[in-house]
Amino acid sequence: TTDHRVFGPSQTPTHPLATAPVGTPPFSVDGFVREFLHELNTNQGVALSRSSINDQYLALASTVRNYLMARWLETGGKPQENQPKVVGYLSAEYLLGRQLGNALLATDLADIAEKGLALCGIDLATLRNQEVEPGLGNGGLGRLAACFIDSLATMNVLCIGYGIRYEYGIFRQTFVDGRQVEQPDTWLQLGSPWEFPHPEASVKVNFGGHTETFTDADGVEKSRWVPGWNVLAMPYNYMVPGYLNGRVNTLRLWSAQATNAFDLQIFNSGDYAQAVRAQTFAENISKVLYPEDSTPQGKELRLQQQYFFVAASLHDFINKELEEGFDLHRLSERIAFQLNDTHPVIAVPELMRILVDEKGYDWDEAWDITSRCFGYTCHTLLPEALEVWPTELLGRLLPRHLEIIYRINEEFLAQVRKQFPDDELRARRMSIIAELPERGVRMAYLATVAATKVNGVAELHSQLLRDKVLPDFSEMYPDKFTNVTNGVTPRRFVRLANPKLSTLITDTIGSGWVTQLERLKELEPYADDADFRAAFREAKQWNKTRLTTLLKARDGIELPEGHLLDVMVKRLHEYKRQSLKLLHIVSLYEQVISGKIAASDVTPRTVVFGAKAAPGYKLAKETIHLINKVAEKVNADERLEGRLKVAFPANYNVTLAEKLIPAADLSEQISLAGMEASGTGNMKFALNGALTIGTDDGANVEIRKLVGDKHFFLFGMNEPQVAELGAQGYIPGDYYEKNPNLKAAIDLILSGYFSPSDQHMFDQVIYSLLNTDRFMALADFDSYIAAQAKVEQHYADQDAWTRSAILNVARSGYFSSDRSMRDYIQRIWHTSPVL
Ligand code: B1N
Repeated sequence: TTDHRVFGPSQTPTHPLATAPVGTPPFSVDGFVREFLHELNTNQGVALSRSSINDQYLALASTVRNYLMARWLETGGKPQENQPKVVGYLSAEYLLGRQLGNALLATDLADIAEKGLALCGIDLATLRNQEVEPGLGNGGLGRLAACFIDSLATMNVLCIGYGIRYEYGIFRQTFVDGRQVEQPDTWLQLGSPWEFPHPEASVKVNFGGHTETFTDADGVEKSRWVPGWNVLAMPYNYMVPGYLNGRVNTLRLWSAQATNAFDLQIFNSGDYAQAVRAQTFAENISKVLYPEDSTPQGKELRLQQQYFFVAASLHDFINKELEEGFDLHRLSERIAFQLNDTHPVIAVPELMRILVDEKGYDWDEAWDITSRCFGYTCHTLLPEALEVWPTELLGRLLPRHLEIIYRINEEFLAQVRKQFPDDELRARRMSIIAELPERGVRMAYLATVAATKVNGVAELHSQLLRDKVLPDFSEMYPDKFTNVTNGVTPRRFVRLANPKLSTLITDTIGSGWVTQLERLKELEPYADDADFRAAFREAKQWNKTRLTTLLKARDGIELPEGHLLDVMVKRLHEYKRQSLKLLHIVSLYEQVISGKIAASDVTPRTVVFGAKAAPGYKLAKETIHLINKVAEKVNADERLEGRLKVAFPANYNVTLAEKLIPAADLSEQISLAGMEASGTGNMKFALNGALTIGTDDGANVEIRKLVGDKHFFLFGMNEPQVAELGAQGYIPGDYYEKNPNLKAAIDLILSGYFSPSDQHMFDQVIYSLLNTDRFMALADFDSYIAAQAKVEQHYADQDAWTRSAILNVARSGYFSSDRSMRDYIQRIWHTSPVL
């Protein structure tokens, strides 16, 4: 492979077109049709009359791409000495969602495309539905990365998103007899029109082997890495278009390939089959996304994935993006690497290795550079989610990096001892190396030591991060810690997902809100305007109808009309407490069938769940099974007179979220206080006019503060109360004994009512609640039910409810990811937009 940074023709071009700026197709229906047919004929190699929907979709994607190309080529052009810093966003996940709609929006081509395609006898909506979303992430963390790169492009900030091009993204969830069954996500199967592979720009990534000491020319003893094997990292570039500003940034995802050298040795040994297996071995690295959210498994392949993309990305930036001969002492003037959780933290010793071993810098010089280049974002507080790599594994896979980590730790602990003399316990607590249960590298500590700034993702989370997870570090480096509250992109999650509401907003306050979301404030007075409320309700109704049509076709689910639509969509996890929502449903149901309340007293309500469980997370999978079994019974029981329904469409993903969230009336954000770092679904719901029922957790706290107590249904213990109950000794059985409705609901499940074939089917789910209930669902049950009663009261007054919904929209502009990016830019990256 070639490794020169200047590409281009070998001789000076003489044709005038060769040096002219790249053109953009004409912005007209005619121009569009011409370009579309050209793509269909020359790229797909078919005539319109014989083209499949997939052909048409692929041709349309290439057509839209062509409108973005000129500006993309410009952005990716020669690096400039005085250009602002680039953001190098390092993330193992990007949960992008479908690309076509966003590209049409960014280029303002939606109307032209619709008209042009109609003239070709093609329906644009059909082609949009042909796209399989790139699901290269698990949940909030991956979606956040996607929102951030959208915002940076829209704000004209240079950014390269670096990550992994998983061949299989997050699994496709199906239900068989109500149980989750995972299917591979074959998102590349029908073609991948949004990516540009560059095999010639592949980068070699080393692994394994050993280190050896040697004496350099100056007689200094040094260590160097003698790797054992390597793979090639092949870059695939994706466009990241800004909204109507012509800016197109790059997302660069790496795919693993076997290196020639690697197989050649084995081929020469005559073992052809082994050589082909070696290729598979190498390609395994980018084969599949690990489907754990919040609880990463310490698997060797996962560490390989992490180093793989980080090494390729650092190499790419230093050797391809910077001009030749750039003085790396000034590296932090040109790049701010952001570590999206601990997954890319191996970048810290990797940069040290490059500077010390490859560039020959001395240690202090290298550390001075490295410690200016990284920011670290923590996304969790769950102890089991903090990555600790066993030194045995890390040393086997990356022996030189382990040495470097030891040295970083040594120097760091010397500093700790200097700053806090005679406090050996503190030094041990703060060590980057954990000794128990086995020797391991605490990646969050390594990141904290190396980063210029460490941030949590919501105010409460950042405070708990400082006070509970990293108290010693925040004492030592008080200025390092900061908060940046998460945000979501209004382009995808309002403008695209909610066209009717968007039109209403634009008709009322103009279109500026799409990039200045705080302007939604201007809607506040309209909450008191009956005509506006009617129009707002009409948009909500349109979204409900759209959802009804979709769920019927997609899942065979019938949504009743006129119900309060109560939605809980997020990964299935005990801390998020889907079981609490379920107990609410079962309790309502039990009260009706036992005659404690009349069906006619139940507020007509449909509860929609969407949730994937990590395939190895037994309890989560059983909870899914239980929800489906309860749904079956409840939906079929005529005693409810159709006033309570439960819908659980399989395979919740970004595409479904875009239809589900705009239709919701009520947003369920019911995690145990102190457990949900931020949540971002909560923001999407509020921005689309759903009211939240939620705990004092994550960004709920900030949503409530902004929209106001009267327009938010708060319940449950707050974080200090949770801590106190925990310290006191929490006994879930007490709550079961004390609350007859709760007891009756639990007993109904235990009786086998929902599992006639096996009375004990759900014992594990229930016994874990009764015996441990790590996330205190039973303790918050009472308060949750009381809050739901308030929801029903409020909903009974449609005018009051709509008023609250409008105020939720008007007061949630803060939760734009544009604002999050502004915070990172000003307080962490210190970069600025390009003109
Ligand atoms: O990150 C989101 C937050 O809004 C959520 O509250 C938080 O739960 C989520 C290991 C994670 N934290 N940790 C992960 C994902 C994958 C993995 O392998 C951990 N995801 C979150 C955005 O800040």
